[in-house]
Amino acid sequence: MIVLKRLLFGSVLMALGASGAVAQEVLLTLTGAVADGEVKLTRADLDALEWHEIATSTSVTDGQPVFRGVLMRDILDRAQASGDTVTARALNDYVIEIPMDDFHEFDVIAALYMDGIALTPRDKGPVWIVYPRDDHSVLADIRYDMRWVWQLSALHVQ
Ligand SMILES: Nc1nc2c(c(=O)[nH]1)N[C@H]1C(S)=C(S)[C@@H](COP(=O)(O)O)O[C@H]1N2
Ligand SMILES: [Mo]
Repeated sequence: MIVLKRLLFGSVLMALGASGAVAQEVLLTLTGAVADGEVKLTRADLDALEWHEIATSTSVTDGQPVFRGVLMRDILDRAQASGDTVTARALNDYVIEIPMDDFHEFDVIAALYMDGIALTPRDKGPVWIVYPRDDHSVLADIRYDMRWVWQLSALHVQ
């Protein structure tokens, strides 16, 4: 896992032309046991966190794409989340419960890029939960594959 310098990422963003409007778009809504019961995170909020990369095989792609995003535990910390379970919901209303422990045991990321290309809602974006599957043999399992929520839009903490 490579920690990217925030500065470097900022300049890449500018090169891609991410405008102020995009930066203010809400990508994730956290509810339940979070600060004030609801936290809405914009692209700018995520850009303020440390970015990470994971190169891993997946159950739905060929090869080992490189995913880039922010750690799920950093997102949860940012929202002052406390609890045992995170219920993840996607744009297509897929819902699954994920044990909070996953995010402390493993460097799971909320990915916004795959192989340097921004994920879009048409292609598993804008946010896709990605586990470091190739780094831990236990993760190559259907129980974990189910937690790779694509088109992630909301997290409910309890
Ligand atoms: N948004 C969303 N994410 C999802 C799903 C889904 O239906 N919608 N299916 C899950 C399940 S059950 C699995 S096993 C993995 C891999 O899905 P696939 O092999 O059916 O493509 O993605 C997970 N993420
Ligand atoms: Mo599945």
